[in-house]
Amino acid sequence: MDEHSLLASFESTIGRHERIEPRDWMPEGYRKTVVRQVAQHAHSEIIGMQPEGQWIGRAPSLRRKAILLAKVQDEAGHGLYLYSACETLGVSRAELTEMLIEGRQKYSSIFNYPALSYADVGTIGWLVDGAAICNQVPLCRTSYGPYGRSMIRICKEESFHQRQGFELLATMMRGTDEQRAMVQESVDRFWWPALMMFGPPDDDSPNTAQSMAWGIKRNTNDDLRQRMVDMTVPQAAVLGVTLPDPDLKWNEERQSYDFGAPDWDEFKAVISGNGPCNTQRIAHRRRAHEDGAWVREAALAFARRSNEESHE
Ligand code: FAQ
Repeated sequence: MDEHSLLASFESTIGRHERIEPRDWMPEGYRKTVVRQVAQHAHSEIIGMQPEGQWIGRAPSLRRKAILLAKVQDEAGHGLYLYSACETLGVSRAELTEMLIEGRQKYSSIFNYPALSYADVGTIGWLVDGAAICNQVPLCRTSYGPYGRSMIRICKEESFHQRQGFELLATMMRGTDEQRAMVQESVDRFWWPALMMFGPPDDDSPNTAQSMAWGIKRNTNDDLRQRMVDMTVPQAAVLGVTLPDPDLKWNEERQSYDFGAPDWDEFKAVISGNGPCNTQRIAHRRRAHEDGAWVREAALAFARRSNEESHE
C-alpha cells in the first residue's frame, strides 16, 4: 500500500475507535506522541516511588509498613508495564532511562514535592492516586493497544491505592487533635499540586487537540481537572478536612463545583526543573541506575551463557 492508503486506513481505524497495534502502520507523529506520553507516565511511576518510599522504614506499625511496601512495589510494576508498552514502539527501556536521567523526558510535576510528614502517605494515596485514576480511567480506551491494556490493570491497582490513602487519613482524623492538624497541613500542601497533575489549562495545552484527534487522550486537561474536583469535594467532607480554596463552591447551573486557578507560574517552574525536589529526585534515580549496573551486566552474562549452553 502507498503512504496515502496507509494513512487512510490508520484514520479509519481511529475513526471507528478501534485500537492501533504495534504491527500496524502509523504516522511518525503518532508514534512519537505515544512514546512521549507513555514514557512520561512510566517515569512518573518510577520517580513516584521516592516520596512515599522514604516512609517505609518509618511507618508506625507493621500493618502500615506492609501496606506501604506493597503500594510502592505496585508503582514499580506500573512503570515496568508502561516501559514495555513503549518498547513495542521501538524504544528500549535503557534508552528511556537515559532520557529520564539526562532530563530529556519529563515525569509528573507532583513528584517534585516532598513528603514531609507521615500524613503525606495518606494524602498521596487519596489525592495523587485519586488524580491518577481520573486521568487514567479514560486512558483504558486510548487508541494505542498496549497502552490501553496496561491502563486497565494499572487502574484497578490505583483505585486500591486511593482507598488505602483515604482509610489512612480517616484513621488519623479519628485520632488526636495533633493527628487531625497533620492531615489538614498535608492536604493544604498537596491540593494545588494534585490539580496541576492534569496539565496546563486547555487554552495553553499545545498537545491536547492533536492527541484527542488521534484518540490518544480521550478528554481535555480542564475536563479531567473538573472531574477530580467534583469527585473529591464530597470525600473531603466525609473526612472532615477543608480544601484550601476560598473560591470552591457548588454551581447549581453547571451541576459542578467552581474552583480557583492553580498557580501556573509554579507549575511551569516545576516542569522546567525548578521544583522543590527535582534535583534530588533525578540524582537518586541516577544513583540507583548506576548502583544497579552490576545486576544488568550479570543478567546479560547469564543470558549469554544459557544461550551458548543451549546451542552446544
Ligand atoms: N507534569 O500539551 P500538554 C501517578 C507537560 S502517574 C509534568 O497538556 P499532554 C501514579 C507535557 O508533557 C502520573 N509535565 O501535554 C502514582 C508537555 O510537555 P512536552 C502521571 C507536564 O501530554 C501515584 C507540556 O507540559 N500520569 O500519579 C504535566 O497532552 C502515586 C504541555 O502539556 C500520566 O503521565 C505534569 N503534570 O497532557 C505513582 C498520565 N502536565 O512533553 C506514584 C498520562 C503537562 O511537550 C504515587 N499523561 N506536562 O515537553 C497524560 O494524560 C498527559 O500526558 C498529561 C499532559 C495530561 C499529563
